[in-house]
Amino acid sequence: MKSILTILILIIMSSTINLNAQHIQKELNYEFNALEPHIDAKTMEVHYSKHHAGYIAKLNKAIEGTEYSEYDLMTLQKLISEKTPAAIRNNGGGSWNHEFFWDILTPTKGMKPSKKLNDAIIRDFGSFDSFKSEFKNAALGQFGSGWAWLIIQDGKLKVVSTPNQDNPLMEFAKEKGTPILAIDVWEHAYYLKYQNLRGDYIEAFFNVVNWDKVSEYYEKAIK
Ligand code: MN3
Repeated sequence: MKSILTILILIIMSSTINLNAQHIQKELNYEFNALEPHIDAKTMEVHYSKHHAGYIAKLNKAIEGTEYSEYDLMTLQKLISEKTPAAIRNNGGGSWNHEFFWDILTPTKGMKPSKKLNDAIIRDFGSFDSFKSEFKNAALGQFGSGWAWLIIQDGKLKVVSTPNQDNPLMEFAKEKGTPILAIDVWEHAYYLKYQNLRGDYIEAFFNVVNWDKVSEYYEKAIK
């Protein structure tokens, strides 16, 4: 009886460990071609099934047998410090950043920020247009590869950018906060369609933002 119990406990423990050790890429909520013409199908396909899938596979390999294997992706971001091995920092960031990015995009046209979010945008930026131009400047101004973000910092909205696959959740981020909107400005996110015209890609991105989702993130973050 005792040995059966021990075996049972071991099975339960090992299944928990296995569950936590491997991150799985979530399915997209839309087809690769759904964001056309703003983001083209080929870019979406390569971005999702090669780049993002690659970050997840490499992350799973990098965390195997380490203390970092016990956490979900969001928790992992907050545990990444400057001492974290580069493979975990880069692929951990890449895994979460893209999961977040897919989620704030949508083929549904005509979405707008919720009243609460819109009020906060006007409070913190003056107008939606000033927010948009600040966000665009941050995305254009990120030298080389990286991301621009709209975050909540001390209850206020702020536009920031991060290099490589870093994000504002990481311990060492210059500007820390909870992301509610992001744009990937790595060339792999736009080069096939836009080549050197990053500004055109950023402008097009605003046609496929899932404002329902962003508003939901906002309201969750300020609670
Ligand atoms: Mn990317």
